[in-house]
Amino acid sequence: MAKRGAFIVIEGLDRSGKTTQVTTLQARLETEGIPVKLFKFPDRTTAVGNMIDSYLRSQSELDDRAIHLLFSANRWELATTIEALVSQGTTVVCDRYAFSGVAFSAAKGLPLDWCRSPDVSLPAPDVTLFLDITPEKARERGGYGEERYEKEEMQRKVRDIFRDISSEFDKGTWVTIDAGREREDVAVDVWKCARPLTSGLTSPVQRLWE
Ligand code: NYM
Repeated sequence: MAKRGAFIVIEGLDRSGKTTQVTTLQARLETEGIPVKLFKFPDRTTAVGNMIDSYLRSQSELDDRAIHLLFSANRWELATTIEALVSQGTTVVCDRYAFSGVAFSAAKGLPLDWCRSPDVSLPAPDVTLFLDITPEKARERGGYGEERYEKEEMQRKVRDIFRDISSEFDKGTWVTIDAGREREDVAVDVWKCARPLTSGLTSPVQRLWE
C-alpha cells in the first residue's frame, strides 16, 4: 500500500517562535529528502484572506461570528489541496489551524462548541505541536505586536483555551512543547515529534472533531 505524507500542525501563542520553528522543520524535512509543503493560516493571499488581513490590521470592523466564519472558510478553501498533497506523499506542515480559530474566538467570549462547529470534518492533523509560552516570557521577548488580539490579557485567555482543547486529544496527537527555551532546544523537541511520521503513513487522514 502506498504511503501518504504526514499532516503536521504547529500551533502557538504569539511570540512563541512558531514561525521560526515551522521554517526550521521545513528545512530539516528538505534536508532529509522528504517532500514538504508549508501552509500558514490565516492565508492572507486569498480573497477571504484579504478580508481577514484587513480585520486583523483594524482596517475594517466585523462581527465576532462573521470573522470566525471567515477564518474557518479560509481553511476550507485549502482543505482539498492539503488532502491531495498528503495523499500524494507530501508532508504538509501548517502554521496555525482550527485550534487557533477556536482559541481566539472563544477567548472573545463565543461559546466553545459554536466555535468548533464550522471546522468539524476538516482534515485532522496527525500531530499538533503546541508551542507554549508564558505571557511573562513573551514580554521578555519584546512583547506583542500591533495587530488585534496582541494584548497580554487576550493571550492569557487564549492560552487557557488551548489547554482545554489539548485535554481532548491523546498524547500522541497533541504535544505541548515549552517554547520559552532557546530556539535550538525547541527545534530538537519539534523534530523528535515530527520524525516518526516522516517515513510515511498508511492510515487514512482522519476528520477533525468527528
Ligand atoms: N487567528 C488565527 C484567529 O483568530 N483565528 C484563526 O482561525 C487563525 C488561524 O490571527 N493573532 C489569529 C491569531 C493571530 C492572528 O495570525 C494572525 P499570525 O500567525 O500572527 O499571522
